[in-house]
Amino acid sequence: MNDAPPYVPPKVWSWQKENGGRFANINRPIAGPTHDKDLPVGRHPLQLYSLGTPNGVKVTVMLEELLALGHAGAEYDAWLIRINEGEQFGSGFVAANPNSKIPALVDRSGTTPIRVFESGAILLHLAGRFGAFLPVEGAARAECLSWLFWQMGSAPFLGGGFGHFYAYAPTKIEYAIDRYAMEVKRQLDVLDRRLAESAYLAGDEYTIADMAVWPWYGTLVKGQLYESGEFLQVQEYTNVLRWTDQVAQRPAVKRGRMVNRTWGQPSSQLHERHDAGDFDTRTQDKLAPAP
Ligand SMILES: N[C@@H](CCC(=O)N[C@@H](CS)C(=O)NCC(=O)O)C(=O)O
Repeated sequence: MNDAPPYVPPKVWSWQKENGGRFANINRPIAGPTHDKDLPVGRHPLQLYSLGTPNGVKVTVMLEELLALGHAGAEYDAWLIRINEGEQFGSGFVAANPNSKIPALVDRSGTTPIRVFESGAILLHLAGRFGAFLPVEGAARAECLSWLFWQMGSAPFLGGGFGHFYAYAPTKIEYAIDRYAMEVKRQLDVLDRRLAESAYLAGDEYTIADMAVWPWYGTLVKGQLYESGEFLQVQEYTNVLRWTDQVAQRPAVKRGRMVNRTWGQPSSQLHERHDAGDFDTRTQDKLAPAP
């Protein structure tokens, strides 16, 4: 029985650090850097600063797909940004992404470095630069862009809404969990109906739309996000499951999901990627433990 009086918002909101739940140590109501720290720069044209969360995986999958197609200009260094330790608030990272969230890309292929932030913008930047995974015109292009932006607009309800209140909030609030469970099931049904019509989201071809949606909704439908598989009855979405398994078979996807990953099986974690050979030699199971 909870006898706490109902919450009445005060006239003016104030920052109560201890009320922030699981991410209280990194959440702040202000932007900008908290400390001076330059970003490292490697030898490749593309410098990625990221972590192997669904938003990070979108980009490492795209880079591995481009390399698999033979685009040597897509060689990249992937540097680890530990968001739980506040590394997204270092001055160098904030210069690359004023929004202080992974992923951030600095494209050093030309004479002046170009910063790109927001995973959808990074996918579009790379697709444009290499002329790949984005249909060039017509209905297929419109469909690809529509599903890409669908993901950018929808996933915050899945992660920041459902995931936050179902898995992370310090108290379980029925109203909030109900609201976001309903929305996430609706989103899964949207995807399921689309994937009943076509092999991939934009049509017959695998595109950046699939790369954006798969890390979030593929993980969700396999019951691997927020331990919510049974709660959401994810097995009902058979077309999403078919597509999820198909995408997971791609060698570039298998590599991309390992990059900047700091949890799970040691053999699945490649904390930093600076060379194609790193997948064979530098996963956590192969590195000697620190002395
Ligand atoms: N819309 C952004 C979302 C990026 C995002 O939310 N990144 C999270 C990790 S998945 C992050 O860096 N959080 C750190 C923080 O909020 O301080 C994108 O797609 O790039």
